Order: sequence, then structure tokens, then C-alpha cells
Amino acid sequence: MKKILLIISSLFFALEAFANQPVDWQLGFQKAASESMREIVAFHDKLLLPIIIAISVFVLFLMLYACVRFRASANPNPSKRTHNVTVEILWTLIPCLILIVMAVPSFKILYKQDTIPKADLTIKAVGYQWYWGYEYPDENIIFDSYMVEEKDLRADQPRLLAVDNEVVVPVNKVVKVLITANDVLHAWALPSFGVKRDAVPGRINETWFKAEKEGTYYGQCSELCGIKHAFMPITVKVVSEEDYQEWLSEARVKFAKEEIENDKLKLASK
Ligand SMILES: [Cu+2]
Repeated sequence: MKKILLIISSLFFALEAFANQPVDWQLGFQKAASESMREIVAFHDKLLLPIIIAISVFVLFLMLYACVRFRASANPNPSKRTHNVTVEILWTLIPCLILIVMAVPSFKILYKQDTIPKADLTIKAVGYQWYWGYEYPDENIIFDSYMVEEKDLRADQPRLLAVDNEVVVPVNKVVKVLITANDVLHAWALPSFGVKRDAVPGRINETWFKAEKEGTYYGQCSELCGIKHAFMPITVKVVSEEDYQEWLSEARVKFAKEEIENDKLKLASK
């Protein structure tokens, strides 16, 4: 009983606190944290859902109507009709019109996402079997980001989503993300930002986001990439500009690219 109450109350109260990751009994999308995700959610909720519901109700009505109206007992002599030109034109034309109505706003959103505004910072995400590696090319920073095992989770870390080294970005800044992979196809996806791009070996894809609210946002590799596909989550921490600068000055030392590469060279030469 207590559990049920907890689940019900979490539906109403916990949404805010856990807004950036999936919640139990969730219906629909995660809460949007960027303009492009807000547009995607509005497109789905205000246009697609009404159309889907209307079509489902209409088809259900037709099926029930046909079952009752044309049942064998009421129609001892079945109709021999095979064609009806008007109906055939209608059931071709109307779906076409519905598709056009959906396509126009859909392409608008897609093209808007495709145009990358002037970036305030650039990060590079590299998919590996099975973890993500990140680089801040302008800051000489490089690090790997592994999932935190269940036994090592802190109380505030969600299972299968938390990582040891999070991506840190400032709030309200345009972040350009370069995405590639080292071995097989992966995909870098963050639902709250409305971002999902394939990570392809030998090719660099790019996307962008502008997070509007500080917080920790969780995503997952979204291209089946092997046995541990489910265990290479993505965590992005959105912080204030001051906190970001502070993190940068620490990260430049801790994750200094040159030193890490020198260490690797040293190891290799041993
Ligand atoms: Cu993957």
C-alpha cells in the first residue's frame, strides 16, 4: 500500500526533482530543458497526438459499425460490390493531406535543429565499446566517462545512468557537440535537450544544444553497439558560468590532454 501511495505521489510531486531522467510510470517525454526539445514536445502533444487519437477512434468506430451493420444474420444475401471510386479517392487523398499537415511543422523543427548557431564552446564525444570519451578541443581537456557500478552508487546517483566523469557545460550557452566513434556505431542522445546523433567511426557528426536550466541531465547510448550497450550512459552537468570556470581550471590540470598523451606514449615505449 505504502509503495502504491509513493508511486502515485511521485507522479505528482517528484516530477520537478527528477525532471532530467526517466521516472517510474512516466508517460510521454522527459521534461524539456532546451528550446528545441520544447518544440519537439509541442509538435508531439499538440499536433501528432490529436491526429493519432482521432484516427484510432475513427477506425475503431468503422470496425464496430461494420461488425454490427454487416453481420451475417442481418445480411443473408451479401452485397457483391467491389469498387467505389469516390471512397477510393477519399481514402487516398485524406491520408496524403494528413501527412502534409504533419510534414510541414516537422521539417521546420528538423531544419532549425540542423542549423548550428555560433557556438560558445565545443565538446567532442567519442563512442567506445563501451563507454564515452570526451574532449574539450579548445581547452586541452580529455577524459573518459564510465558508468558507475551499482555497488558504488551515491544516494543521489541513478542506477545505469550515472557516470564517474560527467560532461560539464555552462547554462544558457550554445554548446556544439562533435560526435564520432572509435569502433562501432554508437549514438549520443540526451532526451531533455532533444539531441540524438549517430556516432560513426571515421566520420564526425555535429549537433548542438543550449540548456536553459542548471541540473544534471541523463542520456544513454542509443544505437545498439554490442553486449554492454545498455551500460554506457551519458551525463551532462549544466552549471553556472562561475562554476564552469572553476571546473575548467581543475579539469585543465586533472584531464590535461598533453600529459595523458605523454603518459600513453611512455607506457607504449616500455
Ligand atoms: Cu554504444
